[in-house]
Amino acid sequence: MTSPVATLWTSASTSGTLAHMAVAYAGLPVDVRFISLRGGEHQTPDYLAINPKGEVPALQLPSGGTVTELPAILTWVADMAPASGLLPPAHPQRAIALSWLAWCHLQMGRSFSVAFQPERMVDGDAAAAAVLRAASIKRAMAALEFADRHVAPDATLMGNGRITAPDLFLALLASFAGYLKLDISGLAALNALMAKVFGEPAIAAALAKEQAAG
Ligand SMILES: N[C@@H](CCC(=O)N[C@@H](CS)C(=O)NCC(=O)O)C(=O)O
Repeated sequence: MTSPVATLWTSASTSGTLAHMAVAYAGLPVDVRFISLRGGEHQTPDYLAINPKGEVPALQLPSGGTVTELPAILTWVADMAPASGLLPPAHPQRAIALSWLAWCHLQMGRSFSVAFQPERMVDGDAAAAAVLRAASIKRAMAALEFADRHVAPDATLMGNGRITAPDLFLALLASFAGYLKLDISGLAALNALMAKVFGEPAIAAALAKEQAAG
């Protein structure tokens, strides 16, 4: 690799996968380092010095500083690789693409993440966690149905003939459906978007690396 423009700290098959997909699709020379959440590596002093939030993904810049939060990381990737088309260069298209990124991020935090780990929200109360999990799964499905209705005929959210960062985010959220046992087989437009995103050779290669790492 030519000298890396950043180090991406992530963990295989997590929301960090989205950052990995984006740097791979953009063809950016980023050093991708996997840490184990299960092994508690996100809580070590060394990692907390990089990202005090104790979360992945985190993008450590050689000039100093760390970028966290997926919409910010995706914006950085898009701006570092404008030819990738990951974000439209001009408004209003750019603002609309950013709206989709913000929406996907909100859905991830309030529905998908809660569905995966409801007990964290209710201090381990098993009965409350079961109720919360069921409600979050319903909201996750409603979000995917909403997105399905907004996929353009070219199987992208922006409909500009290019894959953009919101497509990567939505494809990742949709890929969580399997883990949550959601049946999305009837969401044809969403499935077409997933096929388009996951059919990209650079993205398929990044996912294969995640499998090997994880
Ligand atoms: N707000 C963060 C959230 C990322 C996130 O939820 N990361 C999870 C993995 S999917 C994490 O690092 N969790 C740490 C933990 O489980 O303690 C972002 O958008 O990047």
